[in-house]
Amino acid sequence: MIKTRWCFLFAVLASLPFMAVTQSKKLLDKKATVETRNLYQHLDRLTQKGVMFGHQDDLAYGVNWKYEVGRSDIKEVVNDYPAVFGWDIANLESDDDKNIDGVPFSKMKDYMKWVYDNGGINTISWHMKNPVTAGSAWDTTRAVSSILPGGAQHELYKSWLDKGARFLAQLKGSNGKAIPILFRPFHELNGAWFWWGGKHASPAEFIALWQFTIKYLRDEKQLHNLIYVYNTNSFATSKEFMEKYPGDDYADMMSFDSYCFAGSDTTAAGLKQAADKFNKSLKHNLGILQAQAKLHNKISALAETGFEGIPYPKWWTETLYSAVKDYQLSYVLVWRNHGWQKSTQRFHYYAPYKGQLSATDFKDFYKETGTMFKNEIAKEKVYQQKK
Ligand code: BMA
Repeated sequence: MIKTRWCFLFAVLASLPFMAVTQSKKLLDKKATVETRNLYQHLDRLTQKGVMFGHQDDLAYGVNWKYEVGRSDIKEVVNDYPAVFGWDIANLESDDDKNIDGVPFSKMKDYMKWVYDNGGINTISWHMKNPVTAGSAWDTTRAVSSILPGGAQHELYKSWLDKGARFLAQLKGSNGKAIPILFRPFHELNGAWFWWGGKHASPAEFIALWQFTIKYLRDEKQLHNLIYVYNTNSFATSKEFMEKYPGDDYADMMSFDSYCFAGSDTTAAGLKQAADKFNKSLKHNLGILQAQAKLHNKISALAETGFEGIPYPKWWTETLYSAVKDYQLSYVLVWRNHGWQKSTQRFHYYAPYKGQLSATDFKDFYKETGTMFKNEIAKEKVYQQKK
């Protein structure tokens, strides 16, 4: 007995120098392309340097403009682009040539190519339609069990994945290589608003769907340019965050989305109060995310955030940066700059544009040593082997 214990201790001590090697993060796709593997290693390393800034649809449109080559609301504020560019492929499943927000898929492909060619990083989400009703992602008619193998809509679901896979396979850089993508399907999975979310699927059903989807894209469709991102909305406990975690072999990154909302008091003091409340809840969630990411040896991210219309002028430094700076986050991405939204009768944007109320503070956020934008990331050559 004693002898076995000594042997065990010896084995542990002897393996210590190699721990760092065994701890290095491995993608779930063993056939991932070289560029995808390189990106993953760089993402891991760069969390030591700071957090990358991301923006949804950044190159496609902004407040009061659309489809102007080279234009970006972020660029007009800080003379640099985001490091991470978010895109959504909803509507591919219905053979539309434009996505859910009117972005033509042909343009989206060009933007993603530009991002890759210029050393930035692309991430994709998919507000997939409800496969049972063909209604929107927000149609919560129960659907998950019927798209699993053996379910009535399984073949239809596969045909939708085929369409997504065709698009993903077409993403190539000027060097002819597949563009690595941070792929974030079935996002905000604990929220009640999407057909795959909350109580609309049991944990077992959700996990079965997630695992099937990855195996289908990786093994059937032979896509090897995807880094899979697990994503919840904000949550109360680590139990809630992990309730539908599909397992370490089915996720490369862990993340959540969390938005700041104004209360009924929209005076300066009321907005500050809302921002402070958000800052506190963000820190609480980031603490849990970091602990779980560490435990499971994954990279973490704040995959969506923002304060619609950014009415609090110091939101970037006092609210967002003061929360994220103490965590090892890969990136934070703010949602799209739609501009005036008829359906809600509000301005719908999450990044500043030139002259916007929070633009000055955003410049300070940009200057923080712990934030990274495209110019800095391009120098890191994230698709090449790390030295
Ligand atoms: C939501 C809003 C919608 C949009 C959807 C998908 O948060 O921005 O206007 O259609 O995301 O991008």
